[in-house]
Amino acid sequence: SGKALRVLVDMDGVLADFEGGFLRKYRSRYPEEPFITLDDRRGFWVSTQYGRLRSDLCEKATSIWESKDFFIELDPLPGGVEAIKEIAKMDNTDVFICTSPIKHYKNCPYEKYAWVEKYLGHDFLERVILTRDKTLITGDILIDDKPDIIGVEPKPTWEHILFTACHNKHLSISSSQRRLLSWNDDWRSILTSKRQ
Ligand code: BVP
Repeated sequence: SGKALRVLVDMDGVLADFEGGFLRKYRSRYPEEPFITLDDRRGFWVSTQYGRLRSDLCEKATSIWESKDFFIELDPLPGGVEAIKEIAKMDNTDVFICTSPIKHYKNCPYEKYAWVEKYLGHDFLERVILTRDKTLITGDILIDDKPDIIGVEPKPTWEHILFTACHNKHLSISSSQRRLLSWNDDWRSILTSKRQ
């Protein structure tokens, strides 16, 4: 009962395997260069950690996700497509994919729409929000693997649910923040807890 629950779901690292896709293509393109295993990933920005490994590796890393077909060829993360389809079918619930495109815009925005159409269907394109500032988007929850989601709005309407990823799994969470460990975790209870 009451107003529909509005659920915002991030794409990279939540629905699509950005980290796995990056590492596979980086190793294939730069087989002689050092790399960071997913187990050793720390910090949201892949480019920053590669730049610390060796300064020229920052731009080599960046070249991977700026390449054509990087975003469309990302594999779905386990259970994500099934879960968001189920959320979309729930009564009194509105779900949106809320994702930040890279500023190298030649391929990324197109391929994000193409990925959604491929895995979720044409009608789901209605549910895509591309924004570089998620604090402007109103919702009840935002499921996102980025630990710090900031923008011009100091008091976003949503509760950020931190989706566990290789780069954030070691972070300690403030007592008020909640995690979703994976799509096998109890996302239904999180939704239920936000309903009036
Ligand atoms: O489009 C994605 C990948 C890109 O930033 C966007 C994050 O979007 P959200 O998951 O927050 O919606 N991206 C870019 C870099 C470096 C750029 Br230089 C990076 O290291 N990691 C990353 O995800």
